[in-house]
Amino acid sequence: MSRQFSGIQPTGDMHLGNFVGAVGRWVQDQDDGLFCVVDLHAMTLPYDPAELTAGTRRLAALLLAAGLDPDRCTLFVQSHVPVVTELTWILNCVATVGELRRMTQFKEKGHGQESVSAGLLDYPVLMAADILLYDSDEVPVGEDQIQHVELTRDLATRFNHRFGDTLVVPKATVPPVGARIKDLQNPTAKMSKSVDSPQGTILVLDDPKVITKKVKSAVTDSDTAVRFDVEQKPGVSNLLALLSVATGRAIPDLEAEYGTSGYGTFKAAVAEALVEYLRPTRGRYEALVADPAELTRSLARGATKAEAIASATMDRVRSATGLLPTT
Ligand code: ATP
Ligand code: LTN
Repeated sequence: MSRQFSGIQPTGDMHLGNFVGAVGRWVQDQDDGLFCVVDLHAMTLPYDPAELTAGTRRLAALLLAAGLDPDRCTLFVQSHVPVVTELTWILNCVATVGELRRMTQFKEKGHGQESVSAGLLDYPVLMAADILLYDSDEVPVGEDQIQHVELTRDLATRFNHRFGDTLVVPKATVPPVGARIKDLQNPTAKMSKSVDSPQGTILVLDDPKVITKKVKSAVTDSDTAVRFDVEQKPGVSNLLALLSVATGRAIPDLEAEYGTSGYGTFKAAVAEALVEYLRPTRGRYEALVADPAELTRSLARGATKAEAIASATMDRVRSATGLLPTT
């Protein structure tokens, strides 16, 4: 049985890109998977401590509202299993500074900053430690994270070569449609939590009226055909991908239906489908945040389950790398 592991940062609010590229698929295929709110990753850029605490709880509640079921999978907070930082250190001694500096996300997030934290450079090693600590086979992510999963594979292979077969070499899985949802106002850039584009970003908890307004004002082009062509028609193609995911219908089928309908009719259909797609999550969220004690219990239970897997991996890693046993 193949084990899935994935993570999401408690920075900003969950948007449609996160939902389509990652979280929605986690829910569909959640049995025996591990899903993690990666609070330690959220410390790599300047942040407010109170907001990190509140954001971690909000995101965990939202993941439960989206349909992750603690009886079927393990939902936990990254820092609740602290040995992940020990494995990060050990992997730091396997990774090279050169390969970390080449990571696209490091270059993008560090670009234009006067100084960047060592944590930002080390971000992918912490992510590798997450994945490898839990003997993960598959890592469901959006396209932007493929490079980090490739690095994880390289580190695991290098580790196994140096210290003997110890770590499971994982692979990334990306969705066939929707691996990179674009900003509605800037359809060549990915929809993102850290870019300030409120009109271009649909939040999972946005009110239906707000969703409709954002879709209707999405940037398209001066043509009229509803056709999937990412190069020539990035805005329309993004909306087609969203409609496909929200309705479960194939893109050619949607092109046949909306090809000549005009952008107004097409956008109305996209807005309606997205409202329906997100409605159940929105509905469940309020009840979940209203019961903080239950959320705390769910996360504690998740941490206990995750800890059991982590400690077995760490025993193997410590022994393979020559660390002296404590007993
Ligand atoms: P930031 O833009 O600040 O880096 P983010 O929006 O990418 O944040 P993350 O917590 O880093 O959010 O990502 C959680 C998951 O969502 C990852 O698997 C990532 O690949 C996926 N994801 C993020 N943005 C998109 C997008 N626009 N389209 C598809 N998947 C996405
Ligand atoms: N870097 C990821 C979040 C993340 C992750 C992981 C994803 C941290 N650890 C392990 C998959 C597996 C991102 O989405 N930005």
